Amino acid sequence: MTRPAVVVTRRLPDTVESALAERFDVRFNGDDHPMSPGELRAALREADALLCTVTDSLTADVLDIESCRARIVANFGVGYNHIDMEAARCLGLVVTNTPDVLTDDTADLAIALMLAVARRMGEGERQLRAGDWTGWRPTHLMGTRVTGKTLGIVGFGRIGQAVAHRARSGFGMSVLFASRSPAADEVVAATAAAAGAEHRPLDALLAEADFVSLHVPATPATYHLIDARRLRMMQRHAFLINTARGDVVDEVALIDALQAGTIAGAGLDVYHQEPSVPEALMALSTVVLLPHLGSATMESRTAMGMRAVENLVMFFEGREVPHVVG
Ligand code: 8YV
Repeated sequence: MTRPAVVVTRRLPDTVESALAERFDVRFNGDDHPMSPGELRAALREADALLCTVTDSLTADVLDIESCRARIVANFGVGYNHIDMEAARCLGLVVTNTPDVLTDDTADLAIALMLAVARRMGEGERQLRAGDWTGWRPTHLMGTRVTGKTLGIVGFGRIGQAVAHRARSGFGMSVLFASRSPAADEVVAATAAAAGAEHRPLDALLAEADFVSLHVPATPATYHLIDARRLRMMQRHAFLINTARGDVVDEVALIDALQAGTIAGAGLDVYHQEPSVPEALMALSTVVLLPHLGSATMESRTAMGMRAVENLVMFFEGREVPHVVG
């Protein structure tokens, strides 16, 4: 029996590549280059499935193809804003993602960014490595205390809740949250009570929080959710943490706010046009910049891959596919 043909757009942990090779006729991306629109189109025309990542922009233009052999796009990652869902639907593509398995690591990284920016870790490390550390002194690189402060969480899904738990239990923080989904109000209220978090409308949360951490998906509704007006609502001593998606923040307005000192700093893992990061952000000492590392542990990346494999296996066996989105 012929096995389904799967194009895998990027290198994956060894265990995942082996699991794929055991079950499918797989074409791997040996040199791990980001695939061009032409290569993505060819993959959709020639293979039964595409296993893709955030670096594969499956825009309406890329998905505008006459003949599509692929029937499923198994996204490696929970966010799928790089896939035009309407165009995928028109091609009859099933789209899946990999929720849950990266929640803890992404929440850990949000906390790490909060600590790093408040305690000036980036500045300290750069100074030391440059040989510019002249020795201990009481006023050296004084930062801001995290313990006991108020954290505002924007988006109270799996990752937002995991951050709330860490902030309360590990750092004694008061946790506020703003949530977009009124339909889930009762569930959110119950979860919030369990997490010891209090609901606030977004604008009120921004005015009250010492740290604001973003955990909403990138959708048309959350595009530039944090814009110049909302940045002005934040306190001068407050920090913004973004491990969600670059599109959720107006990056130009953020740079303005940081340059003007109307907020104290930012810890960023995601950007508007990855992998390009504005020079103006790089020039600021009040930001900590990471290259989209939220789920970058061997454990998460392996589990994400295995989840994508599971989605593909279930689909080709004609069983109910566990993580269909859209
Ligand atoms: C992934 C992420 O590394 O899952 C997500 O939404 O942002 C990251 O954890 C990336 O999306 C992989 O495609």
